Amino acid sequence: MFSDKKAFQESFKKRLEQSYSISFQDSTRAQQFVTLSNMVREHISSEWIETNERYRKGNKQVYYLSIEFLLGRLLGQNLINLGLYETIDEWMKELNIPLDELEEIEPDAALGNGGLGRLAACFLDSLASLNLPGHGCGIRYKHGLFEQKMVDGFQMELPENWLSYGYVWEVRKSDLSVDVPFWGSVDVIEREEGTKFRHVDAEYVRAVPHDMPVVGYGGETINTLRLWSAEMSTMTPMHDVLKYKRETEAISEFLYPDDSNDDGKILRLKQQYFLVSASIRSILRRYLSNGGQLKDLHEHVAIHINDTHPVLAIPELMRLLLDEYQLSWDEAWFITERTFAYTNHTTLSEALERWPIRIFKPLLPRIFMIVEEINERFCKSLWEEYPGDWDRIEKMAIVANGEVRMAHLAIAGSHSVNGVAWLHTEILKNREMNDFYQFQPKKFNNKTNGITHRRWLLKANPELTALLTDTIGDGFHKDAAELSKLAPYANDSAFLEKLWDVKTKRKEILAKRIFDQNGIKVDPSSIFDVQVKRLHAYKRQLLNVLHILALYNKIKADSSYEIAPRTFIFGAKASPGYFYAKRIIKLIHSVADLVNNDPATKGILTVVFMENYRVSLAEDIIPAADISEQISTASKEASGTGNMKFMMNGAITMGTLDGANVEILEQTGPDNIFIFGLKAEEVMAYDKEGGYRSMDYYHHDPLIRRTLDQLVDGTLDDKGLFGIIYDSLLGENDQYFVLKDFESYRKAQETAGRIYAEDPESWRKMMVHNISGSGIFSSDRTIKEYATDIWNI
Ligand code: GPW
Repeated sequence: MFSDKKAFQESFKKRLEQSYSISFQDSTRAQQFVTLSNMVREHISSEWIETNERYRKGNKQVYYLSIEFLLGRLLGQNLINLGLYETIDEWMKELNIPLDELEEIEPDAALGNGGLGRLAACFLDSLASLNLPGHGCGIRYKHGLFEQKMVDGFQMELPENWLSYGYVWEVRKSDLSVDVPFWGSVDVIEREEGTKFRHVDAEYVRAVPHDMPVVGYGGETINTLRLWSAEMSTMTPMHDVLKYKRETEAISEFLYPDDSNDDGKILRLKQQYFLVSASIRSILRRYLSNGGQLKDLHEHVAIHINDTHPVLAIPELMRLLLDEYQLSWDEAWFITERTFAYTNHTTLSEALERWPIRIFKPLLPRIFMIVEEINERFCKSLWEEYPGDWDRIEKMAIVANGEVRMAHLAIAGSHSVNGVAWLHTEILKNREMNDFYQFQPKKFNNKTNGITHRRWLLKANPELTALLTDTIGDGFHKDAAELSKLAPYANDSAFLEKLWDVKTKRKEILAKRIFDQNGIKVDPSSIFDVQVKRLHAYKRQLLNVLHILALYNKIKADSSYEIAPRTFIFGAKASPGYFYAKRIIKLIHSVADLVNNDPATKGILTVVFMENYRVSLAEDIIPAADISEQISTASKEASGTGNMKFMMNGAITMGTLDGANVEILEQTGPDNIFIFGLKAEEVMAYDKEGGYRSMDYYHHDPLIRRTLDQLVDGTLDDKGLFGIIYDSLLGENDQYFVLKDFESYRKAQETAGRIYAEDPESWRKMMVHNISGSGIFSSDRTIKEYATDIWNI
């Protein structure tokens, strides 16, 4: 049907009319979207079956367990991966239906907060595109990440509702449901063969799988993302049915909106166990029904845990092997440790999960017993290595001080522990997890993050893709490493001209969207300086906004101060309970009001905050950026992945030597990036030994002083809204070194502005070197490394 235009168009019209009992002429864009998407889903069904048949024949399967998958929209991406986008675009046009308008109808699947969830989505795309047998396991949250609505510069959160019109990409599989036990107690039964454990009086929650196809590039492989939804089970006798229904369904009701923050709520622990219990049992069921033997599970199945959120998969597999399949502890542990691998995504202590025993034990009594046993045996092996070294053993224990330390459990139960960028892994090995590294150095390895170039270049930026294809051929569509072929074109002035035209075109598109959404006219010839990511103190949106305020002050003080016109673009959601982050958002708006409306800076400085930042908005913002703000306090950002998306789209990084910025610098060379600020070593030395006094910078730098004073002197508001920010910088000694890095940042920004305005040729060359050096940051490269080094597939 997708090979014959007439047949396709006829079938499209007929299906539309039959599903909605409406004439084709009267159908809405939403109805057209659903009809086309259903046709695409049916089109891939035979390949999906095919893929599963192929996998049944015994090759090793990988399961990627993640509490978040930030997928975004799928119609356009699926068409691209099937090689059908241009064809369908044309055929729909003949029916007077613009494909891009249909794409706009699709809600983002926002089952994730930020980098961690988006990484999982990029990995799924790469696994399928490399024809690797890798599947996602996650939760089908009824409401994904909240919608952000700005009211007078304050963030309001509205519930998100991606399922409200029915979701076209999922297939519900009720017959594959699994019942997950909570609460109750453990019966210990002494038998001749040994002690048996039985979880009794449990309350069950039914996990119902919803499968989504993951379409690989080229269309040969369709992998599966299995999302579990929580429903009432028929195994629980109903006393108070309404209460039971409410508590059960709550498990998959909401995605927790905290990013890089450990929120120890009992519902969150329920979500975690719900995900892993359902996933592990469905993995085992499939393995055994294909004739697999438990004793060599680890040779046929690899299970990856995305941060510690799914770490209970480790005791859950132990429980199944021990209690349901009667393996001995040693046999079970041998298999488990070889099956699991763990990725760490942060060293921030506030993000390291720890569960109080008082919560953990009653909710998951049998799992807790197993965790205690793992802990005892782990501590014993430490004792053998470090006899008498109680301090060390206490520090490394899995259960201690009334808490379960999830990262320690993950390390003990996995054969591989990896960080997400070179610098991050070094910090793990040499500092945060040094004890574990000394004990088991071979477990530790680095896997620098990546992004799928199919979404972040081919899909998001068709204009650049077309130019690159004309210039270096289409090899990079499949193999992003071929982007390096672009390097020689840095000296081709005709190419530089065309590259500039593409960037300008994308800036015009974004300018229109900004006008439509914010009512602000921005000049596409100004520098588009962009910071889009979750709002967090360590990411230092504050440094950016203080710099804008300082520029404003400079211009006000000296009307002859020359500066290239700039448009500062922000997008960021703050966790609803993160008061400080929300206040920074308000500050950005207040500075925008001041700067955008003062005749002295009008047309020179423009500040835009784009509401409700999400994957589909990123696809419009990133291709339009000139400067990519990656300005976290060095050592705090594990990797960053936005940095890679901007680079691939020809933006120049303004960044600290943090996370993957270090490796971006390696690719571009020092002349094609703006690096500033403290190094990770320096920050860590201050963190440990002290010696930084933010007040000194306030006293000795008049620009800083003037700018900080404006936070509290009524320039920006008369209600004292920003006192909390002023205090964080001066009263609390500026934990994130904003003032320390300020002058260095200001200078780097000045250099960037000067090159852009005075030496456009150099700027364009820098763009080329960024694009041509970005191939290594395709998640295809990352996934190949996981496949060879960790999963052994
Ligand atoms: F705290 N990351 C994230 F490590 O987006 F769990 N959410 C999170 O909850 C955590 C990490 C966690 C991010 C990192 O901050 C970012 O640096 C990294 O690029 C990304 O995960 C993917 O590895």
